[in-house]
Amino acid sequence: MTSPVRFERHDDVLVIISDSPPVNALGAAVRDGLKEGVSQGINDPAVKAMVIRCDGKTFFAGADITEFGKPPKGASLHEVIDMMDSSEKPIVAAIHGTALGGGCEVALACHYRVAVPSAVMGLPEVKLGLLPGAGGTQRLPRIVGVKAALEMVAIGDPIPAKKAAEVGLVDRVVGEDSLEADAIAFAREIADKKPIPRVRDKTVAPDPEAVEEFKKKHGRRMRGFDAPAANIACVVAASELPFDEGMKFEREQFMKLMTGTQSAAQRHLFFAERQAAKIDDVDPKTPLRPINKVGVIGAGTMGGGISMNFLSAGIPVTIVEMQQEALDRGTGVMRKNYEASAAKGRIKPDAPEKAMGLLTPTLKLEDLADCDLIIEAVYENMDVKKELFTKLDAIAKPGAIIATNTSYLNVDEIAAVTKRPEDVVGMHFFSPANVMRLLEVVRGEKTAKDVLATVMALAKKIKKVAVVAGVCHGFIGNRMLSPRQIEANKLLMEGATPQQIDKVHVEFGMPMGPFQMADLAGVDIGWHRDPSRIESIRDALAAEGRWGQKKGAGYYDYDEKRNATPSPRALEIIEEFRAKSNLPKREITDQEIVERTLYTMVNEGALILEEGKAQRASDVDVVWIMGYGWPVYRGGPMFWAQNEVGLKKIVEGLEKHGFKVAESLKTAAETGAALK
Ligand code: TC6
Repeated sequence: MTSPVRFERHDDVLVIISDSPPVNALGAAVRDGLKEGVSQGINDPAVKAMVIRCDGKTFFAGADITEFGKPPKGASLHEVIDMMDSSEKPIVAAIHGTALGGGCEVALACHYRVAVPSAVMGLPEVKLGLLPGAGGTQRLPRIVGVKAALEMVAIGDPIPAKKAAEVGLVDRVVGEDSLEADAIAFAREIADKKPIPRVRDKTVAPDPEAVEEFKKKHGRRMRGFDAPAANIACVVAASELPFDEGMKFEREQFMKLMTGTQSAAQRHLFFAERQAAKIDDVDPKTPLRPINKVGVIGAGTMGGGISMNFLSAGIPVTIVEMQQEALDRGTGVMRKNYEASAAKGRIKPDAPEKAMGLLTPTLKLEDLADCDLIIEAVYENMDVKKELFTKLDAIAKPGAIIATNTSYLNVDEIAAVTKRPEDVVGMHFFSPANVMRLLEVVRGEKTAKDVLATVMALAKKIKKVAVVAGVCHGFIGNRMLSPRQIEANKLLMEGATPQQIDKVHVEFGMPMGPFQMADLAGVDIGWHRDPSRIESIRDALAAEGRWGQKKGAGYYDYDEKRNATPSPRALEIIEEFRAKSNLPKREITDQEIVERTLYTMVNEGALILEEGKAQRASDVDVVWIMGYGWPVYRGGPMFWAQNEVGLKKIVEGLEKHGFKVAESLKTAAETGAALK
């Protein structure tokens, strides 16, 4: 096999070039090639300096994640990096694209770094439940100091070339289109400079204050994750230990993370996210329909949020409401949201004006006639949607995609009122739609393949992670929410408290439990609004005006800052309702809550897969992580069930409580096969 790494001599400079698409990941062949190149440079008396660069869209984007967990092959990254570091001839990293993870560590082991202005550098291993285990945690602080290093390794966001130059990570920012020539010229400039600067020879002062401040600032975000603490400990070690001892410490920490379940879960998510974009029976080369203008119907929270996604991506939006007042209110909220983001520095100061300038508010549905995609976000009612789609069928131009944002309703039934069901699709956004990354793309029976392909591509453009779901009540996410909610309510009736059930979920790693979620969404949602008709605990709470956070009272009591405390009155209401049912009250264990609220979700997920309503188990995981806050470090419900709990235990738990277990789950538990 030919090596992906080639060497080119430019007089006294040897240029070592990796060409390993798509992202020049540092797999075995690349590492072997690098080792060969550096060793040639070292041994060839005519070579005075070396440049390492990559072809294609990026400098090395990291270690090859597909190799993790497999037996090692070829030269190790450590071996290559050590060889580079100790070379008596200077090596220059010439960076474009994304120098990430192991790629950034290769650059750190070079003696100099030059980068084009559009390049970024970073150590995102923490996002994969790991740490930069090829010396990154020891070298980076020695260049940028403890404080900046903590942000880069324990949060993992990359920094642009200009910032990298400011903190000393990049020695020179070079021409965007002249990287190789500029890097060679730079190499000649420094070829005879002695001593060769090696990061390992530097020291960095401890900064306990910065460490404490960092932990305080990011504590909430890091809750439950193992990797951030290990990254922090390594940075501290870099400031306290000699380089070689620090490297030993880094190695130990790395191995712990690498063999743990959290990193396996986070790596699973990395590939699951990318896999979700692929539709099994749709050719990735399918020609897409052009989407240059989007129409959104409804300027409420949902419609406004949906519109913002397109505006932010530079796509003009026409937004329709029925009343001027609602239209003004809706567009006002959008503007305010943009301004708040600008004030926090999250977007450029002129971004709100730019985005709002692309918006056309109107009261006329007919104004959607020139839109390439129309998304309705109106009241969740089949008759309302059918009436609207009948009108849209008459208004929309031929070839326009017509989408519904329904979260439960039958997309086929909605499509059937039009003469073009092939152009109809579900686009289920999650609230707040401008923030949440998940998009469930609901594939109707007749949805055309190019419509699906177009919507999936558009999702990427507006920075969403799209997952294809089939038509069923609640699609993937909400359908799985349903058994959890049913069981949580039953558990209340049997003697558990909202606090106990929520605590189990929060300790598991969810942002909130079922009753905290009900209070946030509104206890009155879906309520029949008849205070004399009390058929559930929820009815009883709603009848007393306990509609959740917005009323300061729901399953919990809230202060003006919306801090929750257990509510004696809510508990009384629950008790009264329970007493009427004659159900015996009993002690409920936390384990029973897990089995009945979480194992049942896994069961529902298996049914969804059996029915072909999701393409693959990993898609179910993506939905629950991106849309509902399932903890990333548990890899999603299906990953958790298979890799952390074990399917046998899941099946036993379900059977113990009398649930009907999905056949596919039983078979997979018996045979040890993976859920597909
Ligand atoms: C590390 O370095 C640890 C070091 C310790 C050493 C001891 N490996 O994201 P895209 C694939 S950990 C293998 O769609 P983009 C990806 O699966 C690593 N494969 O493209 C996809 O394949 P598909 C630290 C990889 O332009 C294809 O490349 N590095 C890797 O939107 C295209 O990817 C990171 O965490 C990899 N490292 O974004 C960086 N990376 O086409 C991870 C990508 O078959 N990568 N692939 O589906 C990224 O963040 C992004 O891929 C990107 C490019 C920004 C580099």
